[in-house]
Amino acid sequence: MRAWGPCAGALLLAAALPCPALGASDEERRQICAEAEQRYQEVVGKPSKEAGVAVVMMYKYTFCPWRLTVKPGQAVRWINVDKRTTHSVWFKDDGLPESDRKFSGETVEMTVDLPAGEHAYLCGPHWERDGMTATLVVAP
Ligand SMILES: [Cu+2]
Repeated sequence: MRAWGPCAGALLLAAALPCPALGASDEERRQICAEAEQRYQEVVGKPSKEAGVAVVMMYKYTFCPWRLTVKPGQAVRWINVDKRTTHSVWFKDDGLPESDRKFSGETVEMTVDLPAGEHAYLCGPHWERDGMTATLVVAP
């Protein structure tokens, strides 16, 4: 049963433990992401849709949106809208280096140079214990 790993117990008990196998439900993520958008507007002064670039907010151990589809060569901006927590962007499975850990209001800019398909990525400090992961879909 070892292959189940440390999350198996939490899964059986349906306990709300921080665990990447569980993560937040889509409904919880939607609430967190609605708050993230409010925080974004406090920090930046306008809606994220008006950034002129695809924006992913990092807030409460969640990437918002947690699934984003982009075209090859498209620019993406990740921004930390938490108040006190640092976050990073790390396409670990693609062998890319982790970004710097960003403080509140700081950004990671990336021009997508990944093959078409789904690319899981994560936040260096928070993926293991808090399930802070997301997916970037590259679609020509
Ligand atoms: Cu994080």
